[in-house]
Amino acid sequence: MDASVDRIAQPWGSRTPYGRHERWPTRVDTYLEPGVGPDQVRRWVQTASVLHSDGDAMDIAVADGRMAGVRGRAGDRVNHGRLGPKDLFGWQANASRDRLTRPLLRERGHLVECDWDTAMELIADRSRKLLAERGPGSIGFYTSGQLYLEEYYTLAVLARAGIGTNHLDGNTRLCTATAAEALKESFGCDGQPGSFDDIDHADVIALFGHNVAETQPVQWMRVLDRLDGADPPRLLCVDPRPTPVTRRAAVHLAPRLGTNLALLNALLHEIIRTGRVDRDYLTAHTVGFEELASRVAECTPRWAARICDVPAASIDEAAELLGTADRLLSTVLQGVYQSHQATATAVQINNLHLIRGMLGRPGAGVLQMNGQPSAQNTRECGADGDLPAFRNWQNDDHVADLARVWNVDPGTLAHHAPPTHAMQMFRHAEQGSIRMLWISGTNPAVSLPELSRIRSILAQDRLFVVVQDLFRTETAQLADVVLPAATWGEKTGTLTNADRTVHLCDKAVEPPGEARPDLDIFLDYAARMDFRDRNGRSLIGWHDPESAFEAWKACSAGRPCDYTGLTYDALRGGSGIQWPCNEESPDGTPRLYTEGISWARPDLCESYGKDLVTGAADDEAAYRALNPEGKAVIRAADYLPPRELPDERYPFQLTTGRTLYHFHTRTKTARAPQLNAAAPDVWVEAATGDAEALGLAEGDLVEVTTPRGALRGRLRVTDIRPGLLFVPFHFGYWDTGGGHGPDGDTPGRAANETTVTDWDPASKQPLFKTAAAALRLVERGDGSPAPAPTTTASAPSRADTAPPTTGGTTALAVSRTDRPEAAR
Ligand SMILES: Nc1nc2c(c(=O)[nH]1)N[C@H]1C(S)=C(S)[C@@H](COP(=O)(O)OP(=O)(O)OC[C@H]3O[C@@H](n4cnc5c(=O)[nH]c(N)nc54)[C@H](O)[C@@H]3O)O[C@H]1N2
Ligand SMILES: Nc1nc2c(c(=O)[nH]1)N[C@H]1C(S)=C(S)[C@@H](COP(=O)(O)OP(=O)(O)OC[C@H]3O[C@@H](n4cnc5c(=O)[nH]c(N)nc54)[C@H](O)[C@@H]3O)O[C@H]1N2
Ligand SMILES: [Mo]
Repeated sequence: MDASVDRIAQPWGSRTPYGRHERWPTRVDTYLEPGVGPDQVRRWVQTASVLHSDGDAMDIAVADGRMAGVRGRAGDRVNHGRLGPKDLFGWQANASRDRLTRPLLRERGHLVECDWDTAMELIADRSRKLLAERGPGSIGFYTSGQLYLEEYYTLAVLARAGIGTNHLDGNTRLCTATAAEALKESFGCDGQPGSFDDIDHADVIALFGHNVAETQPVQWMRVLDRLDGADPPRLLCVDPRPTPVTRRAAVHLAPRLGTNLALLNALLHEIIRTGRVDRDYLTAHTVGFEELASRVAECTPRWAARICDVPAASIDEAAELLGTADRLLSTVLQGVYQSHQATATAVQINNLHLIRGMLGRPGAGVLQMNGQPSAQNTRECGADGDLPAFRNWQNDDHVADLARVWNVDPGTLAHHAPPTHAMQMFRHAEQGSIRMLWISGTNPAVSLPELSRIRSILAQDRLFVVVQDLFRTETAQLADVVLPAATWGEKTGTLTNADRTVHLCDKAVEPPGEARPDLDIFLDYAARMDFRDRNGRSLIGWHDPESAFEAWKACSAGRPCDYTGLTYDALRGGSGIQWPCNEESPDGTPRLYTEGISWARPDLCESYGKDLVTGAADDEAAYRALNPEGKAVIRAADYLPPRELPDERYPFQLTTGRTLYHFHTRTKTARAPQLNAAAPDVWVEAATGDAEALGLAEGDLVEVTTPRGALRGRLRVTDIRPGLLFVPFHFGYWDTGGGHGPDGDTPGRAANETTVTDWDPASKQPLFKTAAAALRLVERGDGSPAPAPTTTASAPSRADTAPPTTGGTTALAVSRTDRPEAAR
């Protein structure tokens, strides 16, 4: 059956209900641009979405040599054909007329076009000079969670073995550093234990700081379909805002910012007190339970209720739900990872699963979620603060093994200290020890905290800034050299989603002008730098995506993220495949830890662990003493209040995050008309009572101020937690209409003007979600509502204050199902 649905008005489309333990029905979503019919499509080119971590598999429609639409892939394990709004409409940005088509370099203060040879020679020249004069530590690379595996791996080799610098990290530091750290702390190694298929089997699904409806809409469709089917799961949601998820939750807890850990400790306390602990699992597979039990002994629900400002009875209810679940699936994302005590909290969610033995079975799993499409690859390939293939930088054998793979002297691989994290790299640039920073696929002038500081760091004369992007972003404006990159749809490569599913993204169309794939740019640089291995052969022996993939396979062999059983051919035609995929598991691996913990042994583990409160790293001896047999480690942590709390001057708490229709700094979604129209400008969410107390109304122009800076936006009155403000972080000063930036004394609109330069001690992930702020009126509205969607967490508390968000005829997509469906 075909149905045409306005997918801006109905982001999740129509329902295909299914019962517990049944197969999620297929629904194939297609959007073709107006005027293009299916018969005009010349080719369908296989790929997967790059606008979140779901890995929705799709085909790009090519007509007249250009992209003309997309269609979900029915046979893929992740989405069974479904696509979300950003998947359906986001691709249009590729053809935007303001794409970068030629390299730019700064001449007398202005960016002017040049040819590739000039731009690349300039970068190579500067690199050689810095290497000679200041050594490898003067060069840093700041990359992304949105390129392809092949590109990160190449970058990791050239930076770590070619340049020999320790300064290589990704924007994954802002995103899923805490996911990785929490997995290392509990299981000794990164790697997602669970699978999206667990949604089919769970009877309780708990979401911690995760607005899955807006940030992974296709997985939310899966949950919605189960909620409408036989034997539906019950949801627990921990989020201080009313989101589409909390509206369907059996229990919703809306804690005060910065108190996640107190809540988790109380939940653990209650589960232990009521004896809902799987003793056999604990004995067989874990160490550290007694320590946890004693640390949370005093953490009663009544104690946490005061700290978190949620009713003790609701904490009891939540503990009951978790404690009686037959198969519990938990997901964790930025409401935890970007909050105070991030790693400590994420680890307690692992602990919840360990003490209840909820791991490694269908429906019993934890998803320490990723955000970006290839954040997993940044981590695996060592393009962030890790060594490739989850090798342990503190383990000399692992470093030697990596040197063997690359055929270099272990001494050339800097490992005297942990790989430098992004916040530290910007600090080094600020202080002048890093003199060249190469930024690829990220827009830090909008996405890092405390933007006035970031702008002044990037604008320094002594810092040579290279920016590799599709557009002239806020960051590109501050660069010395800008390299025009080809992107998704215009280049080939692989990416791995949040449940370890590897997808191949094939090239569909030519990039605009002279734009080149990131891989080609990195290979060009490596060739100019003439990096050699210990036998004098070229350090990087590959030349295209597939040969890069083969090289990566060799590096991953025998490691947890083993790709040796995968090939481009195996990834073409069918479904994505979950790693590890090797001789033992040729079809991939749905779940890790089905037979106990496999990568925590002292000689195998990726990390010896850290103190969750101070971040101090343990050494091998300490780890061996704690966990000689390589079981899961149950680590406890005490709650501490956040450093920044409301006071008289800054009486509100401020948190930041996302809306369904935009992706990050909007370089793609603002160029997709349907998405942009749904959320055209920034807004500020506040609770009804708070707005009334300040005499503010929907649509008023307000200013939010913190000790770092201020921003302005229109007020949206919602059912958010009293005392809390929310601002979407998508809006920098670039705009389709020209844009407005912080200009003299007038504040801009970027959330990160206000956020703090502070990070989690263990994962080093910045605290985008814990600040104190003031709110004031700038100018009364004219009665128009704030430019915020009504279909999402920003729904107004009074439905009649704003017309419903719709997309109209240009947002109609077709959904095809095998059986009749109920629209909803
Ligand atoms: N539409 C859309 N989807 C995306 C993205 C996007 O930009 N747009 N980005 C992708 C990426 S990279 C990422 S990392 C993910 C992020 O996905 P999510 O983590 O789901 O998104 P956020 O909106 O950042 O934060 C989630 C929720 O945390 C809540 N929160 C805020 N403070 C706290 C707190 O102190 N405690 C708790 N428990 N919750 C809190 C917020 O109210 C919010 O609803 O989304 C991915 N998908
Ligand atoms: N206040 C606040 N700040 C946040 C967050 C928050 O919740 N609140 N969330 C944080 C999180 S989780 C994340 S992931 C970051 C995201 O922050 P950013 O990474 O800065 O955001 P994007 O807009 O995705 O930037 C990606 C850039 O890469 C470019 N690009 C896209 N594809 C390609 C490609 O193939 N090649 C190249 N070379 N470039 C490409 C895009 O045009 C864009 O400029 O923001 C973080 N900042
Ligand atoms: Mo992210």
